[in-house]
Amino acid sequence: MFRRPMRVVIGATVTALAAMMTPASAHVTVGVNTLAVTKLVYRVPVEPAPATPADLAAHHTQKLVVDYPAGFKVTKCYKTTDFTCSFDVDTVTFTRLSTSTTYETVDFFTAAVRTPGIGGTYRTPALQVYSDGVEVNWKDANTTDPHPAPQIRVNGPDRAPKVALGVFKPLSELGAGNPCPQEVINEAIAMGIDPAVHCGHFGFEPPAGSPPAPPPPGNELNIRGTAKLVRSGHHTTVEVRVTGLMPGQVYSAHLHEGTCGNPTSPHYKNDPAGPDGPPNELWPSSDKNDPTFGLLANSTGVAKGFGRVDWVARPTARAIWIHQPEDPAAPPGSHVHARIACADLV
Ligand SMILES: [Cu+2]
Repeated sequence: MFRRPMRVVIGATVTALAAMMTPASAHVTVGVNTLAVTKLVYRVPVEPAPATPADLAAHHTQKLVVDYPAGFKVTKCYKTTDFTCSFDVDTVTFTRLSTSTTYETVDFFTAAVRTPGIGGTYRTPALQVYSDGVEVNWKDANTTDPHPAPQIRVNGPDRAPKVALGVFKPLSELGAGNPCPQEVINEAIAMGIDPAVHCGHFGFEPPAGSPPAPPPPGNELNIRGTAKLVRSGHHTTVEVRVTGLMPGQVYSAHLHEGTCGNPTSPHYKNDPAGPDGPPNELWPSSDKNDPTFGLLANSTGVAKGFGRVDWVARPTARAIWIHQPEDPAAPPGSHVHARIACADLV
């Protein structure tokens, strides 16, 4: 069904606007419903304000890249006279046309997104690139910071998409440079691992005050592929195709609670008090007669898996995680069965 998008202005990337309004109203867009298609308008100023047309010609907005957190799905971007645009599921890029000869002190960029099915206030960091190469990263957490990220508040009952798609990413891309969640720091402490190292494995920023994490080990598998979850009538199916695995190995994979941004999330359980494993959990499997078999990588490192259960997954089931094969030789207490890749279902 086509839903007419609402149009909301994100006063987001604008310190100038903040001077005229309270910071909260300048940077937070309120009242968008869960799983609603919404038009977001970004008002992007040139700073410092140019004094002359020549100043503006030398220092104007060349590009804007907006990133959306897990759960959002970009559905469209809108070209303007001066800018073309492109998008994928969680990123929109506006790029100035090389043929354009007019300059604006404020540009407006519009994208349509489908909001997540779970309410909350979401940050959507934006990178502004000027024509002279200056870059401004609008990604700060607080609206009082120098470069606050645009924020969108999503309200309403939790809702689940009927068909949710995802792409697998390797571990080091999942954190995307965001602050390391406290759960991950706690997990590191519980395992006796340096939190900076553990956060770094997932691509999170190191915890405040800790030294920068060492570069991740160079042996990470470049795991990619697609996932699809379908809720229909009285059941749920998952289907995955994964590339970049070690040929001949069997990996476990599960539907998990939460997003890939939470690498401590539990398996999704239909009956939260019920037993572990299928049929109370949903695991994609390469053996259709054995839902617990796991994903078998073929000689080129590709695995296909399928799973089906007779219940409908609640909206909180939002990620499929792939784990390292169990290593029987691993010393006790070591990081066995570690997570190695994940797909957010949106
Ligand atoms: Cu799992």
